[in-house]
Amino acid sequence: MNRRAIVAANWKMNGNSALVDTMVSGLHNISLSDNVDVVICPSFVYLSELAHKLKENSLENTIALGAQNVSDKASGAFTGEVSTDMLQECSVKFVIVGHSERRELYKETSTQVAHKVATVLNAGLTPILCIGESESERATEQTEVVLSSQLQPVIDEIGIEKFKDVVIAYEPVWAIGTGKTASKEMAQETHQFIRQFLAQCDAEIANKVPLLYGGSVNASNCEALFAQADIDGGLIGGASLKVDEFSVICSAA
Ligand code: G2H
Repeated sequence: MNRRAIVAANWKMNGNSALVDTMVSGLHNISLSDNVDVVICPSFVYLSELAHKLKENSLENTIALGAQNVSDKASGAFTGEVSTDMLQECSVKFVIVGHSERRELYKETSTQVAHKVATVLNAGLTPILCIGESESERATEQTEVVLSSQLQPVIDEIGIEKFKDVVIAYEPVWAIGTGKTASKEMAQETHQFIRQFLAQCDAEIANKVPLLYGGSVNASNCEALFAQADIDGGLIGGASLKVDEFSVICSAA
């Protein structure tokens, strides 16, 4: 099965206008395989600026824009929230949903995450649905139970057919920003579990869903991870803030 590969940069609450400039000029001559999509997800504040600079440098068809979060409401009195309409006005195509930092620090539940996935899809955008287990859950062999409990509410909310338009990022929480990466074997085994879990509902759809690995991906480990049968790219945090390293990761996909 030839799935498209995706490398998505998650800047988290990092970066500024200078990084927008550095990234756009640094990625100007990036060499990418034909089947690779590159996505950059800066803070909301820099979306318009990045969209403008990508266009100015004729990169708007090479690099897509993503957001790190979205509201599941359309509009109204929701101070501090951002809607899918607003993201579309900024040329956003992808939205990260349910990142472990949102689940842990802002108490987003899997039910809320499922509503957000539905909202993003209804707007014609592509959700990057993040799932992953904590260190203690891995240690107590709860990984598959946890991943199932994060996926099932989304399947219940949108139905398996709509997963053809969903990207899943598996990010073991213990590997996020810690420098500890899952071994390529462990990552592959877990990605295979995720695909098999979806295949219980629909094997054809399961085969089409891009599964990204996230958690301390860097220029040294990306090639081995991306070579795994069920790993279709990565969601990159810290290493996506360094243009040279991010270029290497994009070229490895
Ligand atoms: C995991 C990842 C990006 P990092 O959160 O989503 O961050 O690569 O810094 O571990």
